[in-house]
Amino acid sequence: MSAPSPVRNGGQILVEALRRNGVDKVFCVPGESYLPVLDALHATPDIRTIVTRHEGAAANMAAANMADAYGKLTGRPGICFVTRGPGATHAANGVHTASEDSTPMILFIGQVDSRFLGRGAFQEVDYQQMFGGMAKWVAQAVRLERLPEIVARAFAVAVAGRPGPVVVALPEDVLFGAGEAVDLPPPRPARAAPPAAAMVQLRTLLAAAQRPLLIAGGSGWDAAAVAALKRFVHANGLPVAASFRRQDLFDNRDEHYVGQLGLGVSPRLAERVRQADLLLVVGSRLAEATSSGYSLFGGQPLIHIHADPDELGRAYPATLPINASPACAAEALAALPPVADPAWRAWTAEARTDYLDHSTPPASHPALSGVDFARVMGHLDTVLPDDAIIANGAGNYTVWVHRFYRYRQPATELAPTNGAMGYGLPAAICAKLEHPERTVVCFAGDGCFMMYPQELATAMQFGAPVVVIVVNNGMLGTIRMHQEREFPGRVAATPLLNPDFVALAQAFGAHAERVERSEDFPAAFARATAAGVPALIELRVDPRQITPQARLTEA
Ligand SMILES: Cc1ncc(C[n+]2csc(CCOP(=O)(O)OP(=O)(O)O)c2C)c(N)n1
Ligand SMILES: [Mg+2]
Repeated sequence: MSAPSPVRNGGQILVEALRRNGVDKVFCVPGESYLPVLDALHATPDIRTIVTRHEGAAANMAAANMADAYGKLTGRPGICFVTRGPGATHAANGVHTASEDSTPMILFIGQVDSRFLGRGAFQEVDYQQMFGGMAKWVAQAVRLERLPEIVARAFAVAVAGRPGPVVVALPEDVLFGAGEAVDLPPPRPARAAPPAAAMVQLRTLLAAAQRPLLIAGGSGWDAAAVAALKRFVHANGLPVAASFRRQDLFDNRDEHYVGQLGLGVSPRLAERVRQADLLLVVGSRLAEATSSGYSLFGGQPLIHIHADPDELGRAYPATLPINASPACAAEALAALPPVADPAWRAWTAEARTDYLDHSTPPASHPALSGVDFARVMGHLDTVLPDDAIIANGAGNYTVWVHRFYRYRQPATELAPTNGAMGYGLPAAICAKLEHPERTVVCFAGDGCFMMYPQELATAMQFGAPVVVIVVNNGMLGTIRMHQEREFPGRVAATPLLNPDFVALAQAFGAHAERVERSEDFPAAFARATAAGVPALIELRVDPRQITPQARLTEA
């Protein structure tokens, strides 16, 4: 018999459940719908409550994005609390990011009193309907004594198979109500291991290949899995590509790394994927961005290893589908006897040379005016420590980041695979809170930054001295690029009249500088990292330089 449970309110039961699941931070925008949770957090110093800004529009998205980045950095679900209705609708952005990124997160939403459900109560939303297509599970905790069980299941579902977001609605009367509930231990995640027979087949297919290519991607990797993958790759001399925005899964300086498949893929790497006679995909989903719009795969024999059996065969039928978590798969791969004298040594070396060519900033292509962003990236690639964390959102500026920065360690790339503008700053703040000793750099376009600029206040308030690099081309460059292709010369809704970014950042108390010439960047960056407070560097770039290699004829 366990000891009788004390009488507690719903908020206390819930926060104790979070504590028992190892939660040390929650990200929130408060609402009166979940006051007992805020009060229980007040009494729980083990959990840090990070309050973000702008409840009306972006801050709840930011809170969810932060929780999402947290999940990416630690492999544990990020926890986000928002209020009902307007709070929940704003948080949907982060749920979507976590869904496409396969990142574990739990969004808790204060819900109307359960006795009012269905009556069109103030800020009432049916979260099952709203999040049903995005979240792995949507629950409504209508009984106080079931809170520990629902929280345990939320943690289990968020990390199971293909990780992702879970949404839990918390009716106000359940949080305010008092009663007994039995606390539960944290659930133990189960990991699918590859069948031994499948690994034998994999080894046979590999030994027969002439031009194999390994593609690493997806979530659920830990440092041990990344290390095991590296052993396998080294033992067999395989070329390794990363799927879209998973470049940190394999040290980009390693002789076996050959580049990323995603937006801005190198044409030579894309061609190599088509020429490969065996694709070994580990952990990745082969979604639209990684497959260049479902054009890269299909003809080649495919070994597809994924933690979720539903992902196997979803986009492409696999020659050999294997249901296994990245951790178990990498271990099993590392344990295989290496292929002796593989036929693909030259193929790997050529792919590596292609990658080095593509990722080295061109010397003979100076900026038309303003800062040469390629040179800036080249500098950062040289000076940033191996464990620096790079965050970004969406926009053409990310093509330079992903192309010219060589990621070296797992969990150093925070980049939304759903292309969510604005993700970079919240993700960077989250990273800095998690790793205060590490350098955290956020890249944002002028459009992207303006999604959540108010989060500089969060960075100030909670002591997160990130460096934000705003790449200012005065427009929504990505959309302009597509306009020039589809409707040439008809510039619609893409020019931006921007604020003074330096003055804006200074108003928050941040260190801020504007850089207009490439040669001024190194000193400005050194000052920004030494500032001890959040810092912003605005780069003035030529709007005609729409990608690293393409130029518009007029701005
Ligand atoms: C939240 C959100 N809204 C809109 C879009 C569509 N979109 C993708 S990139 C982009 C422009 C980004 O502009 P900017 O940040 O200035 O970067 P640039 O392309 O100019 O380098 C837009 C509007 C998006 N991906 N996400
Ligand atoms: Mg722009």
